[in-house]
Amino acid sequence: MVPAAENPLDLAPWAESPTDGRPPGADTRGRSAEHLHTSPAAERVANAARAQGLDPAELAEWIESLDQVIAHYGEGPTLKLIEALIRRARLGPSRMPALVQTPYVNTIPPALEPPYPGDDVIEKRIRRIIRWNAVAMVLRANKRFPGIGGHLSTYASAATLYEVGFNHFFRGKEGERPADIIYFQGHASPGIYARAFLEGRITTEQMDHFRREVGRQGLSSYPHPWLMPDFWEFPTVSMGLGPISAIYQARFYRYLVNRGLLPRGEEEARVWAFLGDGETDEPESLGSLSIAAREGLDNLIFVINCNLQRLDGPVRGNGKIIQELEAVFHGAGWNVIKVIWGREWDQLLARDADGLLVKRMNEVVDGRFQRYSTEDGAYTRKDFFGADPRLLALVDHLSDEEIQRLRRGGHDAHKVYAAYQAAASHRGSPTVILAKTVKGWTLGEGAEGRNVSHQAKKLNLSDLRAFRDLLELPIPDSQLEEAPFYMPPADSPVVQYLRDRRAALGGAVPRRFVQKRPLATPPREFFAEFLEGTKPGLDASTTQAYARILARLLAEPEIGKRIVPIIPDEARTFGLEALFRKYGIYSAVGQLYEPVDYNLLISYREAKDGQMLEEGITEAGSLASFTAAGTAYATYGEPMIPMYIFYSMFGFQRTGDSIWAAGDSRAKGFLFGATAGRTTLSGEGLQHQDGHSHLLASTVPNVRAYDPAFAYEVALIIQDGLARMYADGENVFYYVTLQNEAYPQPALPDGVADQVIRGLYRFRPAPIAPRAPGLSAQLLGSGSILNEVLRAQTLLAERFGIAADVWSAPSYQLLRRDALQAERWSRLHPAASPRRPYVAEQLDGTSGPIVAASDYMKAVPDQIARWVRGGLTSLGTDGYGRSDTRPALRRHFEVDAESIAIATLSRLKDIGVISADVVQDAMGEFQIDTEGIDPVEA
Ligand SMILES: Cc1ncc(C[n+]2csc(CCOP(=O)(O)OP(=O)(O)O)c2C)c(N)n1
Ligand SMILES: [Mg+2]
Repeated sequence: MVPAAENPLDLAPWAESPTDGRPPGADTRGRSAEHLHTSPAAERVANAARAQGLDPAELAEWIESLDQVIAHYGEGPTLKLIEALIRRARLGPSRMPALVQTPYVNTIPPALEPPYPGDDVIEKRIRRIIRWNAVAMVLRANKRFPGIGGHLSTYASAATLYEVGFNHFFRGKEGERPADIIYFQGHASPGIYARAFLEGRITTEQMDHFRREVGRQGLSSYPHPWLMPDFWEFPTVSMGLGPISAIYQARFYRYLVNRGLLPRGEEEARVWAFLGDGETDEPESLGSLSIAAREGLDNLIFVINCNLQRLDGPVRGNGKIIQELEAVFHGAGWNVIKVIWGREWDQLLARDADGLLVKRMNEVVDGRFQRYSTEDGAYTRKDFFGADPRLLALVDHLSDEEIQRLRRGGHDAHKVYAAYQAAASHRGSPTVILAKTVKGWTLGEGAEGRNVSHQAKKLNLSDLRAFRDLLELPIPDSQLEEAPFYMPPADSPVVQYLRDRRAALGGAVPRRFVQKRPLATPPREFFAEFLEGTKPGLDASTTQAYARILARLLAEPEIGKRIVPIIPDEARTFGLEALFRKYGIYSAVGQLYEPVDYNLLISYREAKDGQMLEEGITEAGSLASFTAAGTAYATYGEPMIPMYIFYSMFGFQRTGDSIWAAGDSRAKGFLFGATAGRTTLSGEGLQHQDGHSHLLASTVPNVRAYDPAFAYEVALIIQDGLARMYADGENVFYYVTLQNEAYPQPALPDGVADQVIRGLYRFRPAPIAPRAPGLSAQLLGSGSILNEVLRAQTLLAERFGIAADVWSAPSYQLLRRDALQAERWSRLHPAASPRRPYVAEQLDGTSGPIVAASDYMKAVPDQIARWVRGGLTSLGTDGYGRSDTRPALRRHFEVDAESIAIATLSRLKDIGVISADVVQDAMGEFQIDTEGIDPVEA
């Protein structure tokens, strides 16, 4: 068969087989024109032909000719022929557009809809109760606590999309088959809570604490695993992150299966992503579609709720979002299923002999469709059907009320079921379902279809009464004002049905569940070679040290296979290319070519069971992989250890929101910000040289951030991280910056290993005794700037007789956290003796002023200033980066040894130990430009 029909439904209704019920696009060889006139399906095909202005008999002849060409020449040549014709049509005078859009009708024609397996009456009742309770929880919350917020309209438009999933598709974690992985649209959370309430999983008390979580029994505004770790699995409310996460999740599932870490069953976990049509404007939503198609992720289903509205107004008032998305997804190679019209339209479409109705559907823009949802039937009759007398005649038999009740497809459980069924059984590519709905459906004049719909948090009494009447719920008028929750008795058929369905589908959804599976992580001795330092005369950078540590860990029998190295096209930059050959780059299809460097030891090897995720140039995608891997311990019960290395500038800065969401997800693993340091990455200039990621990292509560100077620090941090996260189960993840400056790596000094982890230790005591009383100082440094600090120590000793101790401070962030905790405890326990911050414990007993130098902004060391006796002088790299040599940049940003020495002398002058002349002379000697521009402004 010609692969144009890769998605058999794409060609519907053109290619549908009218007699045997096979899906459209199935083998049509040998079909004659008469077939097109033998059944109701044939009649529809004929109608559809007319709708496009084609003669049905002529179309049949074309199809027959095509079949003959295939029979005669075979599929390959026929495909070429068709391609040539399309090219001719597109480049010719007609300028025909690419074939990525189909008419504005349901992709699945009624004849191909499967029978609905559910009990329509009971399911409608369930939907109604949930819809009511979802509204009630927002109304009640806002009545008692005005301004607390919440959303009525998103779920009101999406209820059927979710309920068909809950009753017939979503697989829970207690079934035999792998559980589905579901990304719920953040603003639909009231509906998801309302269902859990009906299932008996959430109490009335909790429902009444929507958005009031501080007392610990509340329900979070949106899906947040951090706040509700037994319920929500995936944070989605930062728009765009849900869809991209779902794509990489579906891929990561396959990765685990292909690597033998999850069983390869007949059935797979399906990944569902529910998103809004407005949300598709986020680049993350659509930016990674091609990877899903390329990897053939038919375990992935996007459901886009096309209510044609976003927050301020229409998504595409002057266009058609469904058509636009269809083209985008088709172009990216996805299977597209449109669910536009409810079943009430079927009859009208069947009678649309001259195709006028489809033509009208095609031409009306979304802004107008939105208007229809707020007007009465008479308006729609006049404005929509009134475009042509023949269309008016088509709805002659319908009253205005009946016209108003012509539903959109996303509100019709049967249409939605047909789409889900087709998506779940589709093979070869991911599926997107574009479901048309009305925002704030049935919520009345204040909210339904209105531009203010998204912000509506209240309904007036008459709208609420109308809503109750429509839902046919026994809530007395006298109680309406307080919008009580409605809960049928536990033994009612409604509750029974609901529970039975969930039991049949493997239990409650959503549910986050962590099975404790501590790993045997390597002890310190495992890292011995890094604790000993480099051999004399040999230099190494911390990035090189990391590459070697990673190689050692990958080879470690206990946890090696659980490590997921992630790289966005920078392996060669970081010296990790040797891993390609040894561990392979994951590819769903293996390697279909012999690589150009096949004869090298480090050749580019792709493999189905490859361990590395070489993501290409997408930090957003890499972060999505990081999060999928880092949460695998909960999602799949398989603890995986992502080790993601990237240009540090493109981490917290470029993908900060994804890292925030990873933290919310309780992801574990290591983020390595490489080529770090504003002066250490010397030649790359303003956009690459990172001097602030540690400041950004300090904003994420469960990140432990380190700026190590030496290989042994890197090793100790990784060792501790593995133990904390994977043996002890702490909910933290790591950010470690790595530099590309090579220098001799010292051995771990005795007795400081634990202090390295805490963030501060004395690395090298002063080499001399103070030449005179008071000539002492304490110098702090981290990352490669520690070497400048060490040079300053020597300068100060040799030139000025100043005894300065040098401290390595791998984590100001952790020092600050500890100090704040100590301070808080002391504040709350006034009668007890105060707790001393670790940083004070380390520095209080020392002598002389304290100066810190960093390759990051001064605000990074400033994090501890409050607890430093006598105050802290911070030197750092505030200002834009620029290209130059390291020495030039360090002088420019005033973090080189000479600048550190001057800062120390200046402090000694301030406390009267030395005179201003000494400082002035030193500046002359060190050629410091005292009148130069402040680097923050340069
Ligand atoms: C990244 C991001 N930007 C903005 C918002 C604020 N916001 C929340 S909902 C919304 C509109 C949503 O429209 P749509 O995606 O169409 O969802 P609907 O409610 O219509 O289903 C906006 C702008 C957000 N949550 N995340
Ligand atoms: Mg919308």
